Amino acid sequence: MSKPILYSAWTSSCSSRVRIALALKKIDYEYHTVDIKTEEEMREFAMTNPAKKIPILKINGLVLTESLAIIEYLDEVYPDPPLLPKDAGERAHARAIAFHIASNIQPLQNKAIIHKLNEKVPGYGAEVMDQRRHLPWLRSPGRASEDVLWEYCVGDQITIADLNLPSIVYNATDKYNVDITPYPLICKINKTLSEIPEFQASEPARQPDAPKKI
Ligand SMILES: N[C@@H](CCC(=O)N[C@@H](CS)C(=O)NCC(=O)O)C(=O)O
Repeated sequence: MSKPILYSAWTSSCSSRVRIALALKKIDYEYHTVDIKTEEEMREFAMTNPAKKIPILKINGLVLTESLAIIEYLDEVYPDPPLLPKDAGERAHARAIAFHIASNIQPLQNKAIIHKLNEKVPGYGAEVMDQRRHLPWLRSPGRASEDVLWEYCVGDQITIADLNLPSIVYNATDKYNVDITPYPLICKINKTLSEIPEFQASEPARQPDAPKKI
């Protein structure tokens, strides 16, 4: 069976979730940078994923899309280490944090969407990027994320929830200049994760397509 191929980009938060899962599960893969410059490349890319989004993982003869679906596939086929808690309640909780970040926070930080909305409603993009509007997105609807995160996001085991946290903190702080100090628990867990080699290897600056430091 050929090596899995991950279609990724160094800045892509959705791809970084999958990079962490592959690293934790010690799956060797080829990194394929998606850099659409020509019509032909765009057509080829659209054939691989009609949604024209990354990540895409080619593995075991399959073409997988949607970061959380990819992570769950990897967890089923390569169960060690598990990324979902054994307890059904904790499992629902880990998924809730992951879904919240992937469905409610990341889409609103997606530059392509911001630019599109900006074309229709002038000034919308700037308004969305305003940090006052980003801060509530670091919280869960109804319940503050701060209340529900423990040692890791859920209990004392790395779960699918943790795979989603670093990139959203990176987006908030590095891309949108959000001050996250009012969220000490998120800061603490993010620091814990940043010291784990598999999380470090998946950081944007360490990807092969990241700009080289001079
Ligand atoms: N829900 C999808 C979102 C994928 C997504 O938005 N990917 C971004 C990069 S993080 C992308 O491909 N953006 C290009 C675009 O929107 O044109 C997932 O979790 O995989």
